[in-house]
Amino acid sequence: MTPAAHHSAPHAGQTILLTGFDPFGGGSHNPSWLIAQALHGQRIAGHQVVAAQLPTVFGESLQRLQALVQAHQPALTLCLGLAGGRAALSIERIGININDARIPDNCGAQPVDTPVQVDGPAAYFASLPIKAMLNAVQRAGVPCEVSQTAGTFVCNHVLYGLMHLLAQGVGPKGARGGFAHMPWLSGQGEPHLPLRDMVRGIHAALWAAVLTPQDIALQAGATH
Ligand code: PCA
Repeated sequence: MTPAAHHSAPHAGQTILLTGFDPFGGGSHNPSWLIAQALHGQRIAGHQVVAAQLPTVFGESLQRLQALVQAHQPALTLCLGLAGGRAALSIERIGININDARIPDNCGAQPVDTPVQVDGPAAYFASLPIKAMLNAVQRAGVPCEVSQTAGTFVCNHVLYGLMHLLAQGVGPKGARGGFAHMPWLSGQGEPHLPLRDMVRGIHAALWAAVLTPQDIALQAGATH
């Protein structure tokens, strides 16, 4: 077997995979996908951003994500989603092993209390440096917070599934992953943020993620 058989991607370990979702729940746009598209092709500390869209569908979203991780061998994967009602970019700390959908996904599925991964651990922490990313986004002048829950819909499903893939060794050695939720765009509801601010914030977050191998200590907890 040639070494190339192990790493089919031309730039293994030098890619940042940045995903966004299609619109869901009756929305016409999903800012997460607009942000990912805006950053496609950017070079960040020797890495190249590859943007890809995931369907807001249980199961299929993770099959697509697995194919992307296998094809691109990203050093770092950041998945983005929309969380209407939140006022700031929120960097997720944890994905939990549960699907509990309040609304149907884009294929009409509405699982209640099923595991993302049968026999998987209860939860995974994101392995990106969430505090360094928080700090970088705030310094770029964009509202940002650490979130202690990604919910129980497709975004949590994807965060948990991503961390499970990485734990199974899909992707290059040392690959890190995480998730961030975005507020509405203007016109979608309140509170909202302009698209350019969200793009600037995620750009800053990616720089911090690449340049910070060990997360910094910074208070960003929640009392409730
Ligand atoms: N937000 C949903 C799924 C897709 C998206 O952008 C969520 O927060 O689960």
